[in-house]
Amino acid sequence: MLMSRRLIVVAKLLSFIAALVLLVHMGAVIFASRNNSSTHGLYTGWGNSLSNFGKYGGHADELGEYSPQGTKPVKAALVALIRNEDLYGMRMAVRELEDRWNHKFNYPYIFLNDKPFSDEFKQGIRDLTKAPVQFGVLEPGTWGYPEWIDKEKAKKERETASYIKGHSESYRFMCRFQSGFIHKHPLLRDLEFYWRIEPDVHYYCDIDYDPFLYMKKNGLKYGWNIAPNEYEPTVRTLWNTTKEFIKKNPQMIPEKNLIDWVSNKDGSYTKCHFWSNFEIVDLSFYRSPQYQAYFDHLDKAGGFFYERWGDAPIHSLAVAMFLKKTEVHYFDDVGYYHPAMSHCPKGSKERGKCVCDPREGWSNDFDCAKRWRSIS
Ligand SMILES: Nc1nc2c(ncn2[C@@H]2O[C@H](COP(=O)(O)OP(=O)(O)O)[C@@H](O)[C@H]2O)c(=O)[nH]1
Ligand SMILES: [Mg+2]
Repeated sequence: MLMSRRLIVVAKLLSFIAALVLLVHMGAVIFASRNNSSTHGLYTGWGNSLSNFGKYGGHADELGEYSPQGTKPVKAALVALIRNEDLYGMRMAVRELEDRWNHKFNYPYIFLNDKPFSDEFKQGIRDLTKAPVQFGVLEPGTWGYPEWIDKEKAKKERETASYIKGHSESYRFMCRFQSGFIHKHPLLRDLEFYWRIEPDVHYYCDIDYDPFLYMKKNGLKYGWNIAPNEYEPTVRTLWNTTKEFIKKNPQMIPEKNLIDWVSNKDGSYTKCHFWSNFEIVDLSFYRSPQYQAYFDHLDKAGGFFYERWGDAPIHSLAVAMFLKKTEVHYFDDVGYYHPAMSHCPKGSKERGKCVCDPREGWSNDFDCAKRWRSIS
């Protein structure tokens, strides 16, 4: 009887010790696994596996020239003229550009404004990218009226204009700046290429290559994406003023040019233009003596203010006069939307890189895009 009691006590003691050992062991396992997760846990592992996968960009340090501070193969930047109050439209565009393209390439951004940028604007952009970002104010004399403009005549046009943005004075300053001065801004002085960006646009598709490098390697000077017809009341005398320029400066127009794109057979204006809210440009083109001469000729004529000449038709007429087709590139693989028009590349759904509806790729069928494809 005494013996069996002792046995029971010993058995109880042993099971208590066994339970204790089991508890300590489990605690150690839990502690070890928790400790482990702080360095190599599920989320870190996921992060690593994504960043090791080229498509997602990899570690910036491993990318060399495309790291945020790397010396890029092309001196280029994404450039926008923008107001403080358009921060959120711009954030949307930058976020999409980063996601679709620039997180892999880290090209710098340059933002220009006719007024100083607010701290909120600067921070609101810097929060979105690891690429360098610069902010600049426009140089005196590049925003506003040149001295020869008759301001009363300009006012009359604004008051009577019935076309879109016809009443706006600042819109005209903007068009003149983008036509004649943006490429001369000190922050752009060292750039070979720029990619113009705007608020409220969408980039629908992944872009897996460096368009700047593509253009540089292929001797391309101007890249575009959407080409509509300009609205006649805004450019009433632009074509005649351009023809005057050609007549005065025939030596500036090379034999191989693209004038057939902007001129109908009967010599009238097709009004075809590249929509400049997206454009990638070799800035030596805008800095060339012939481009400068053309801008000066137009500026003297005053159509920025007496009508509402846009920078898009002006850039496009310059392309048509001074470049060959082999120097101009249609970025039809870039899915893009700017309020009112969109381009969704054909076959984009199948390629799995775009989020747009291919049936929305209508700008590819614009008359001016067709005309572009038909000329040599
Ligand atoms: N700083 C500044 N930027 C402007 C002004 N007006 C237009 N912009 C910018 O110039 C570009 C073209 O203007 P936007 O209003 O988009 O013209 P739209 O694309 O022709 O409708 C955009 O990047 C605008 O943010 C202005 O008065 N000041
Ligand atoms: Mg716009």
